[in-house]
Amino acid sequence: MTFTLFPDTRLTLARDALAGLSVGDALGSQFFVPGRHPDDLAAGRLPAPPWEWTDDTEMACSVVAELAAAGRIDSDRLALAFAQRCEPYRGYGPGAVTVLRLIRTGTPWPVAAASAFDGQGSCGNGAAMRVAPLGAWHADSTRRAAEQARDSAEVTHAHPEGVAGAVAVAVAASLAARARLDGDRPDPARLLAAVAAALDPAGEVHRGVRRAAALLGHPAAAAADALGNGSRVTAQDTVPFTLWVAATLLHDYPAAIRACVEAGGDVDTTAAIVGGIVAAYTGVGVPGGVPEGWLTAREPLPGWLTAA
Ligand code: F2R
Ligand code: MG
Repeated sequence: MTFTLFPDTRLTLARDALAGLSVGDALGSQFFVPGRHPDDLAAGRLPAPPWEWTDDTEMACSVVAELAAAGRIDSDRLALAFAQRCEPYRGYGPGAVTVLRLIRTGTPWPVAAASAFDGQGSCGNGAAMRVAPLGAWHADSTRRAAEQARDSAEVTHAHPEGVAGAVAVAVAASLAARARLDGDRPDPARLLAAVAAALDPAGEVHRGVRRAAALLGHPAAAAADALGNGSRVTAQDTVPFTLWVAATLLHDYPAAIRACVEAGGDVDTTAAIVGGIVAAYTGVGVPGGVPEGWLTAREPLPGWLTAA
């Protein structure tokens, strides 16, 4: 069934996904601080604010700014926005730092992205970590979410697995936002099957999503052991587990973020991906949604985004 999605609704969905992404990123990154333990979160002992966000949020803000300004992703504009706004101390991956420096100094993005990792292109999880708000914006079309996710990914990630990670997350966020509009929570297996259907069946991310579906109902620790927790910082090692968490805990933002923290690995990024998808469904400041207190503890989003 097709329906009209008004620009204000798209923006609300994308902003809620960004709130969930940025809080997940900022809270997740607190668990790299020595002395911090996941049990603290489970016991309700939160780190002292402010929780500073990282590259995940900085790049996601550029994605949302482009959508708000133009209604779509234009790859040339997005590449320039990523490059110009990059604050390297935010914890960017090494490949991303190099690609963005090349773009900033005049190399066309297709050349810069293709040069990463000895010409293989990056399969890092960076294209997936920033894309959930784009998926939420396209709550009316998983096909459009997948197309635009590809456009947003390719400017930095030329490797097919890096792009597939972004497509998978965007399709999941699109389905989550659609489910919110419909008031009908999707069955976890159906959600993962729909994501897998959007991916190249020969790819590793596709294989991981199918394995995630087979692990539904198992403990989170077993899912992380089998699927990876992002410790390799690649899309293949990150996206399948995040989709397992999002599908399993789509109704409960705090529990979904706790599952990422307890799994360890690349926690800021697993929590950013999961937080973006889950908040597209739950919203903010409602039962099961992004807690207001967590949003307040997160460092404010960049001034250039809030001004726009
Ligand atoms: N940099 C990090 N996390 C490490 C530090 C964690 C923590 N703060 C700590 O103190 O311990 N996080 C940020 O990087 C990830 C996003 O990365 P992106 O944008 O994809 O960058 P890059 O460098 O292109 O890829 C990341 C790594 O993936 C591996 N990789 C990529 N392509 C590869 C290829 N073709 N062959 C082999 N390996 C490849 C490399 O290890 C890259 O370094 C997010 O987690 C973000 O938060
Ligand atoms: Mg980060």
